[in-house]
Order: sequence, then structure tokens, then C-alpha cells
Amino acid sequence: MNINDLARKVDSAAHEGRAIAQIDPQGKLSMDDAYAIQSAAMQLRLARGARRTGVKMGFTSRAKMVQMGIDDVIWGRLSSDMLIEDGGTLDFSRFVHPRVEPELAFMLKRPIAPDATLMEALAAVEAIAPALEVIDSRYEDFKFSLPDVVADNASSSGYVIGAWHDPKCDFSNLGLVMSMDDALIQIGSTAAILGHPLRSLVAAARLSASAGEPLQAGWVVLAGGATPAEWIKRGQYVSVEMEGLGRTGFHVSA
Ligand code: 0L1
Ligand code: MG
Repeated sequence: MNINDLARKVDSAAHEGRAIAQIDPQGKLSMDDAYAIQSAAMQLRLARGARRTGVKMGFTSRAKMVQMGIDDVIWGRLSSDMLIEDGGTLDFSRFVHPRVEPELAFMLKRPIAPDATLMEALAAVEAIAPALEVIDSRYEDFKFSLPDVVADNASSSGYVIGAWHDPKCDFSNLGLVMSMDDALIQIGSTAAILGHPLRSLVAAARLSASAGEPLQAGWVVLAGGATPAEWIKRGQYVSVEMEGLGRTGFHVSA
């Protein structure tokens, strides 16, 4: 199968909330091919009327990198059809086996150069907010190679963002708790995101520009999971509370 056929395959699985077998069971796909599939699959979403909204970063914690045997982060493309309204409802039937993780979101007020320093990246940030990312690998049993998961848009499938705040606070080590209904399910810190979430933003600028899509004003960047992801169940209310930034969350349909 060529790049466009494989893009149609991962896109229809995501669109229909249906599991598929790995597209690269023998490990023959290059990372360049995997990102080309991801890009072509995003074009199919855009052709259905979605709008590009930004970038998500993945494998931003050391533990996840070591687990996958990789030494760089991966990234995916965000679009408007993935956005869940703050306090809104996620339609469980649209997903395969969704999980959720707490993240920090950046809103950009100007583009960021691929070789930006941490301070230059910070100067491009309009606002920061607490966020949750819903990740839903389209592969059966969550079994995938690194190129598989990259082709599948780094498992991006949904995100919710809370109130935006001035980025002029120290957000390098903000405590956070993720809850499901009244049960506190994960405790963490933004420091788990590459030691400082700004490092993830700098990496997003580098990787996105290398694909010919420099980070733009108005885009959101999800900096990566600050704790392990947790399975989502029907009927739950999932929320995150972040020190100084408040809370956001969503209901899961019954
Ligand atoms: O960290 C991430 O958001 C990437 C997730 C991709 C792998 C998975 O589905 O667990
Ligand atoms: Mg994530």
C-alpha cells in the first residue's frame, strides 16, 4: 500500500472509531513515511470540514521514552473536530479504547522559529491553560511500532482546555491532580514534561517546522502528558486541577 492508501486506512479507523491491525507489523516503515501518512490523514480530516488548530507533543516524559526505546519526542496534528468544550461531553461511541492524560496547553500569539531558544519560545506564548488530552490508538490491543503510532497521529483524538492565563508565572513545576468522578486518579507536576514544558514547546517548533508547518499565531500546543494515561469509562466525569491555573474537564457519554 502507498502513503495515501495507508492514510485512508488510519483516517477511516479514527473517523469510525474502529480498531485496525498494525499497518507496519514487520517494522518496514520509515519515520519519514509515517509522518507523511499522518500529514495525508490530516488532509482528509480537513477535507471533511475540520480546521487545523495546532500541535500535540508525545512521549515527553523520560519514562515513556525509555519504555519505547527512543530518544526524541514525537508529535501529532490537532484539529477542531478533536476539541471538546470545557465541561462538555465526549461521545464514547466515537472512540476505540480511549485514555486520558493531564497536560499543559500553550496558545501562541506569533510564529516560533525552528531554532528558537526557551526564552524566544516563551515570548511567543499568549497564554497557558490546564488541559486533558484523550489518546485513542486505532490499533487493536494498543499494539504498535513507533512508525505505526506516528502514522496514527500520535494517538490524538480529543482535547479539552480550561481558562487561559497569563504565561508570566513560573509554570515549570505546577502540581496537578487528575480525577475521575470523585476519585483522585493521578498526581503529578508539569516538571514531568521534559523537566519544563517550555522544552516541549521548543521541540514542537523544531519538529513542526521540519515538516514545513512552522508553529503559527493562534495555534494551540499540547505539551505532553504529565502523568501516565488512564482508561476512560462510560458515564464518568474526568477533570484536572492545576496549581494556580484552575480546573477543566469533560463528561463521558453513558
Ligand atoms: O504521549 C502521547 O500523547 C503519545 C501517545 C501515543 C501512544 C499511546 O497511545 O499511548
Ligand atoms: Mg498527550
